[in-house]
Amino acid sequence: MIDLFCFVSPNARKIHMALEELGLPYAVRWVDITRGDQFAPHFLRVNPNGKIPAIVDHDGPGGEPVRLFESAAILLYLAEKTGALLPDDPAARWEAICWTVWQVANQGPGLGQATHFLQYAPDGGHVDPYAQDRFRAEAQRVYRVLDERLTGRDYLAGDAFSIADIACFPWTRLSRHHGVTVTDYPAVVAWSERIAARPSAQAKIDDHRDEATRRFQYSAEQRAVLFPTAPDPDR
Ligand SMILES: N[C@@H](CCC(=O)N[C@@H](CS)C(=O)NCC(=O)O)C(=O)O
Repeated sequence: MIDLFCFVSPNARKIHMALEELGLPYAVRWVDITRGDQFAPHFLRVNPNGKIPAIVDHDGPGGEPVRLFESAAILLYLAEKTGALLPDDPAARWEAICWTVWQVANQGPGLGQATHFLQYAPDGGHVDPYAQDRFRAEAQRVYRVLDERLTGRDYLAGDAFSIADIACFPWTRLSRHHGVTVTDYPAVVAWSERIAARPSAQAKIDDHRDEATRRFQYSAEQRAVLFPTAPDPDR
């Protein structure tokens, strides 16, 4: 049995999709990141970085429990555990690993910051336009890189669906928050629709968010948890 520590988020969706694809038994452990559950001592023992997703596999290496955090590490672990979702051919396998790492090093942070500065700007948008322009440009760059890779191919690596596709897919379903016109990236749209049709992408986890949180309308308390700020030491 695998415990999946998650909230509704593109990073958690990757692991949920992989578990569904692989048919591994799992239990959802809800971590409300808008209320600070990610900082609870019992969760920090699973992920010292205080972010979801994370897992505990009670049947880890040698039959012992193992905890894992960082979505790319978890995807690689699940692929290795099952011998699935990574190509057998070494060149294609490393291509899949490159795109999985690209996702956590480029697409995730870039689109996360674009969402932050374009969508969650405090007080209805009083945020430095430089930051907004900077991350809109970065969002457009990562969509372009993905589009160029997917032009003329069905999947990111080799000729089959892999953890690279799982890693990159969920963020492309949130393009309305990224300051991009997604139709400018037709190969991304076609690929994203193809993956969205898979049962693993349609599987739902119980959503415990209240209505306002679902609409990203966070209270002052939720914003303080999610978007902490530090005073400038030079001021
Ligand atoms: N690089 C991490 C990113 C994880 C991450 O940023 N998770 C967000 C939700 S999508 C989170 O837990 N945020 C809560 C917080 O920052 O306090 C991964 O790929 O797993």
